[in-house]
Amino acid sequence: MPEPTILRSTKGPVGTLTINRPQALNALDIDTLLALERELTALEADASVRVIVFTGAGDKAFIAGGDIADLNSRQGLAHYLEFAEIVHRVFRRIELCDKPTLCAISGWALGGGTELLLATDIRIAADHARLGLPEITLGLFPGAGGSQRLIRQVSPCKAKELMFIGDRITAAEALQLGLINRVVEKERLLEETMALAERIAEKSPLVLKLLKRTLANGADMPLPAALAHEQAMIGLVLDTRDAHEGCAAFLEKRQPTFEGR
Ligand code: DAK
Repeated sequence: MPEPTILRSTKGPVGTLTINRPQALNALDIDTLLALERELTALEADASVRVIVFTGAGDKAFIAGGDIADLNSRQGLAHYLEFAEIVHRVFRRIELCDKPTLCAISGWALGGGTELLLATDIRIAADHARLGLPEITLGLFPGAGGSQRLIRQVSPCKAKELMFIGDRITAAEALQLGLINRVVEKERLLEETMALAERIAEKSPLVLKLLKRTLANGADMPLPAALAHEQAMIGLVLDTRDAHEGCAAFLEKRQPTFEGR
């Protein structure tokens, strides 16, 4: 039987999805995107999983982009629209996931690889990682949500430089742009990512879910509406058992145990 293109594993409260097409540097074809969606759904439904990590098999590539051979083999608008619909749906599912998402980036993160990491919450890169949006060199532009996410996440002139020229940048440059959270030694990538994931997993999953929704909804609202939304959401948070547990633990000088209620 062929190896699955997405490997799903769990370690305590951390679920991991590994893109597993090393022969194509983990490039994303339609079947892989659909498998990613299925496995993400499984981790979302698993109440023991509090944080989700995305990574690529091997250390040569996180994801070398959309699968150029798959894209090139397609003909006609209906096929192109199908690809666009699926990749947009899956990346939006990642972006709106109720559980915090982390990305462990080793090696190449090009095109769709950089576009996927833009949809995750926290990104850790190995020091040899290279990011970039080379679509323009193929006569395309980042069309998996990347053009819109990038321009909102870094300064517009830097976003445009990356998209207009298509150069690859180092992990250190990506860090300086604010595209990623931190750079670590290649050998320590998974260890450091897991350590961060575990720290987040200790927090209340319910409060993290409400925080993520507050941030996602608020980002598309004018400030007065976003503040009103936040005000309503903090009301809900204050009414949770986890908020009472967190405050009680502080007063009793002990560590809190958050149950997501
Ligand atoms: N797709 C398919 N196969 C790929 C691939 C890709 N993106 N990247 C690498 N491979 C394959 C290579 O063809 C090669 O296969 P074999 O020849 O061994 O069969 C194998 O992986 C190893 O690659 P290389 O031999 O090239 O390895 P090197 O170390 O020499 O170079 C590299 C590594 C990452 C610099 C190079 O492979 C490279 O430049 N790859 C292409 C990177 C790229 O341009 N990526 C962006 C793709 S465009 C859309 C939405 C989004 C998108 C498209 C449509 N719609 C909404 C419709 C997204 C598009 C993209 O991501």
